[in-house]
Amino acid sequence: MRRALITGITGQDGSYLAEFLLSKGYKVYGLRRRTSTPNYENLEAVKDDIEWLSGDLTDLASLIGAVHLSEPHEVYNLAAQSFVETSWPQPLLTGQITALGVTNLLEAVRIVQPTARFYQASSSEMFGKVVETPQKETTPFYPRSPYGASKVYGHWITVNYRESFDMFACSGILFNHESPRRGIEFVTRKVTDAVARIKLGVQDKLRMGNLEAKRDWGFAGDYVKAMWLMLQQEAAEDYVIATGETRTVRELLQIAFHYVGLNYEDYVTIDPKLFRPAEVDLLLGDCHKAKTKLGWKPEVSFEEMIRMMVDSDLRKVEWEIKKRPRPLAVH
Ligand code: NDP
Ligand code: GDR
Repeated sequence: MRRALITGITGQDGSYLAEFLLSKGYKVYGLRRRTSTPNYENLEAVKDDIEWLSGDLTDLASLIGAVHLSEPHEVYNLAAQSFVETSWPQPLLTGQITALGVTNLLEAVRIVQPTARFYQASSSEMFGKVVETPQKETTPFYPRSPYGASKVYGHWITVNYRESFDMFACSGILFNHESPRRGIEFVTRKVTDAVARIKLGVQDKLRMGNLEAKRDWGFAGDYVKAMWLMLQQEAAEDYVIATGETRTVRELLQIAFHYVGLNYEDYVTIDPKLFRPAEVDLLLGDCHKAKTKLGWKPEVSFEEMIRMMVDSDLRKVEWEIKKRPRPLAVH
């Protein structure tokens, strides 16, 4: 039975990857940091099938322990401080987790289980300021945030361990990917959640930042399959994973509000505080290499994905409204 160790398993991608690997017959080990309240929300369906390990990407001892206990054939490093906006007020923590955390995990693998295949969650945020479009594996990096800079470090240290120690270590340079499990602070989910609340009468306005930023948005369920495919190849290489289409945040608003019969212009206000100190204006990926070498392609369209997210948020908000306690009777 093949064994996989996943960091960041409680997040969006970790949960889809865990389900995918379980469906392929893997024994899945999930590294989870200690929290005061449980956060298995994304893993409700499979949490009892996962072998849980306690650890933190900033704690090398815990990672050595996790690799030792799981003896993995494959290691997927998905853990990160992954919210770009938070990386400005918390640049050091972001660097410790998202940059140096990668070295910690690579070291644990190198020391304990050097034959394990290693996947690093690299990001299109590494491209940052537009140097060329579409962006591909050879496009130079120009990160625009402490998060982007940390991911560039994580990317190159993965390349370095591959070249220095002959480890099977590779990076997927994934463009934005979303789903009903997306964290609520990211723009797609913030919008679909607000659309549901406005439609159901429990919210009346939505404050937004830069509506002209362009992103290449895909579906997370499709993207985790590419991670697995990368580790099944003969040689470790890096791959761009994207849809090859780009949209503005404004188009996202139009599509999501229109789906429930509303016009976004009646509800959206612009809040200058939500603009970033430095913006990534345009992301558009070229995944030709993944298509030809991995046989991978995106399956779910942007419109389908937004509809899926709005439907899911409508169900969640309806449920919240139903279970809201009735106000106490005043005597
Ligand atoms: P999420 O924010 O949903 O999940 C992040 C995960 O990392 C959570 O499980 C979180 O645990 C865990 N984590 C955070 N800090 C630590 C730590 N110090 N030690 C151990 N675990 C930690 O991210 P996504 O699923 O969206 O993304 C997965 C990876 O892919 C991330 O590395 C992200 O940067 C990268 N990426 C994502 C893209 C996207 O569009 N989604 C695109 C390109 C790259 P907890 O639940 O306890 O907070
Ligand atoms: P991003 O995702 O920074 O691309 O990083 P996010 O959804 O946060 O922002 C996308 C774009 O939308 C603009 N925007 C807003 N963003 C948020 N969050 N909230 C708003 O109100 C808002 N208004 C406009 C932003 O300025 C930005 O241009 C995601 C993360 O998953 C990273 O971990 C991952 O590496 C990259 O995608 C690829």
